[in-house]
Amino acid sequence: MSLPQFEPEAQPPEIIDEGAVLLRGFAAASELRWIEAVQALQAQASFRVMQVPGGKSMSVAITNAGDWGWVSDLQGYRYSAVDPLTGKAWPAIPAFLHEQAVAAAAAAGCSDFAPDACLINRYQSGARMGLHRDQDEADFSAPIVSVSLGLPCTFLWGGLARQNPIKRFVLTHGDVVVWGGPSRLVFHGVSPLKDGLHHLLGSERWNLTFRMAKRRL
Ligand code: MD3
Ligand code: FE
Repeated sequence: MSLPQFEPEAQPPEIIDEGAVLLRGFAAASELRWIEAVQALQAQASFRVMQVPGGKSMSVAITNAGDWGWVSDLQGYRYSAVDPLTGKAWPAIPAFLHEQAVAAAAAAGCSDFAPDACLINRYQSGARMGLHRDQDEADFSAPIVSVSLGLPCTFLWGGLARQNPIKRFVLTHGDVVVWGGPSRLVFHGVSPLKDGLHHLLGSERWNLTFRMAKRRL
């Protein structure tokens, strides 16, 4: 008798909240393509820690791909066509990653998703993201597609007001979430990354978010 070989296959979609669809393991089948793509991107535009308007530094290191990249400095947050470290355009979003993000959005019911920005966050031990909402994009009717790789994290999911109660759930390697509809402007964050060892990313967690920064649905 032979047991089926384990394959990290995608699970049926789970609804987190209105407009937020979790595709567990969606990116797991092609994990090496995702990781190799991020490694190639960061060779062109390295991960860096950015300052925020208050003068503090983020604990997460970031880089970008696409026509627009999310940047922060003492002046504020915005999308920039050039990498402030080099003055050059950001690298293009690799075709496979773009296709996968569009396919994830379609699986969640959004058919015209056309991301022009991909923000890549790198978490090392203790790195976190405080409660915030993503509101620097042109069209909030377009979803954001997030892809988690490496160590798991505790994700914080609030409401449309900062004071609303917060739910916690775990995002693990290969999970893809489409955040659209009424969830698009929900406050969210990430708890400090715990020490651990992932078989591909070691002590790190990477998160990619595909966005329509300037383009409209
Ligand atoms: C819900 N990143 O980059 S991904 C971000 O894990 C960000 O690095 C987190 O929040 C991370 O802005 C969370 C999940 C996520 C991303 C964007 C969202 C959830 C979202 C936008 C709107 C609503
Ligand atoms: Fe966010």
